[in-house]
Amino acid sequence: MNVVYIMTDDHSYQTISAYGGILAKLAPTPNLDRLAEKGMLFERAFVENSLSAPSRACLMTGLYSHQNGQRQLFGQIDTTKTFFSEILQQHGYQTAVVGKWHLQCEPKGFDYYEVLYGQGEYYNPEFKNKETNGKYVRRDGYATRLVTDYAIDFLEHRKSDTPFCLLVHHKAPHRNWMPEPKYLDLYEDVEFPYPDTFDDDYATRCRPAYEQEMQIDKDMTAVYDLKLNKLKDTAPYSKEWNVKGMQESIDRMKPEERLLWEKAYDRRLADFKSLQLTGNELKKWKYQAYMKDYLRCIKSIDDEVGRLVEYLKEHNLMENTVIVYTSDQGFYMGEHGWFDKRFMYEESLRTPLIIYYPGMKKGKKCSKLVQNIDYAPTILDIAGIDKPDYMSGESLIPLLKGNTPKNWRRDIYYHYYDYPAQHKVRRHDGVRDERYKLVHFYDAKNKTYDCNELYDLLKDPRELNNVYNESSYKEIQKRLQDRLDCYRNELKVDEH
Ligand code: SGN
Ligand code: CA
Repeated sequence: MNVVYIMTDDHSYQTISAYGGILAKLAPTPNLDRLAEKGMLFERAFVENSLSAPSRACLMTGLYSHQNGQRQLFGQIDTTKTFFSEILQQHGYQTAVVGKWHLQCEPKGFDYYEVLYGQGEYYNPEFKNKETNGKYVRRDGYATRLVTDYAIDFLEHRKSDTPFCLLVHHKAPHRNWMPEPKYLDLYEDVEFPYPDTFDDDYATRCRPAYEQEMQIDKDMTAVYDLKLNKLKDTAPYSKEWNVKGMQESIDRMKPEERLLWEKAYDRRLADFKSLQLTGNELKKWKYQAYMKDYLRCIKSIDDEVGRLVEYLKEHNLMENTVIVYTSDQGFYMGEHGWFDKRFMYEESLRTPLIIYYPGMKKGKKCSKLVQNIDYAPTILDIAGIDKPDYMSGESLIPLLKGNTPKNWRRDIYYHYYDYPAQHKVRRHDGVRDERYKLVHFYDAKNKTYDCNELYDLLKDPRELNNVYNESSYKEIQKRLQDRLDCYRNELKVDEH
């Protein structure tokens, strides 16, 4: 059995039409939906630490962040840990990774790689491979297409007598959401609906929800995020923190790409200038601009997933290839007034997960609790390899085959460490079961931030009503606190 594991960067389940929701009809994803029709759609797939490098470290090792060393965006994965790719190689698999790698080590356990520099660029990005001697080389094209090209290139040149595992890690739709030239006008006349919690006032919440810096109205920048590039020399916009970054992204475009880009965003600039909006109307305008660019990036992702699956079909690989589609974490599409991720609230804790397994019953949905530490054991299981004892995750194969093990986990553990850092989301850990969620915000150095939140997701799926210390939840709170303490003890968590 082969594996094609596709992972995008920051793709929210809210923007995959197979998951339904308020955007499904306006911005459909037909190729991802077709994959879900053939396979299994996981409705409760979570990450352990909602950030790129930590999530990738969970994938490679099957371990929680404090076990694999990659707790924050920067910092170093513990390279003495075995990557599942190394185990596959030892068992005769051909292994490959293309696209965003984002770990501070060489891709370990791969026969072939073609990886982006850092977070990667959307236009004409730099990649390195085994032949470039550690140097990154600029390539012509748009990231989402190039990553798919390299995936297909690996498939074309692989040995046909041994199985393969191919990781396809897209850069899109990561900030700052730069669409492909052909989609710069897509959705131009659509007004996207607003999520119910768009104007959340964070009442009942601990301080971190008030103090983050990921608000569409306050933290989205005009030049870098909204692409009103021609404001870059005008006060107050010239003081925005990433004016230079945007200019560099534009400077790397080819003349014809730049022309199309400027045409599209000149139109947006004219609109912005003529409307002179303020307050809530301006916040809504920013949301529309954000959604258009993000969903344009998704359109390219959907096309390119379609192209890769088509290749597998044409080459008779659908009978012996498992296809996974997921993201490194979820993302806020205006819920709570936010973009970005990091918090343990649903939109960033949850990640899309679709798995096609040859011969399985079509179009099934799974509501069991699964987590990104499960991918390494799952892929090893597909290859017929037993899970090594040290791995914390569990294989999802029994769920795919419709036989849920009796002792399947009833809750998951989450831990976010990246503070102080961009977006100012405080450190927190917590536990979530099928109905309730307990979150504990803390300060690693002093105790000024100790604060808890408890949500009843059945009664309050949007997490607006923190019921921590409410008398009617006393028993539940105790049960969740016990579970959280149990995770911390068993997993030897060293800060919380
Ligand atoms: C960049 C982004 C942030 C984002 C982090 C982490 N800023 O620093 O908005 O939260 O990546 O994202 S940017 O101006 O450089 O775009 S992650 O997906 O890699 O974890
Ligand atoms: Ca990410």
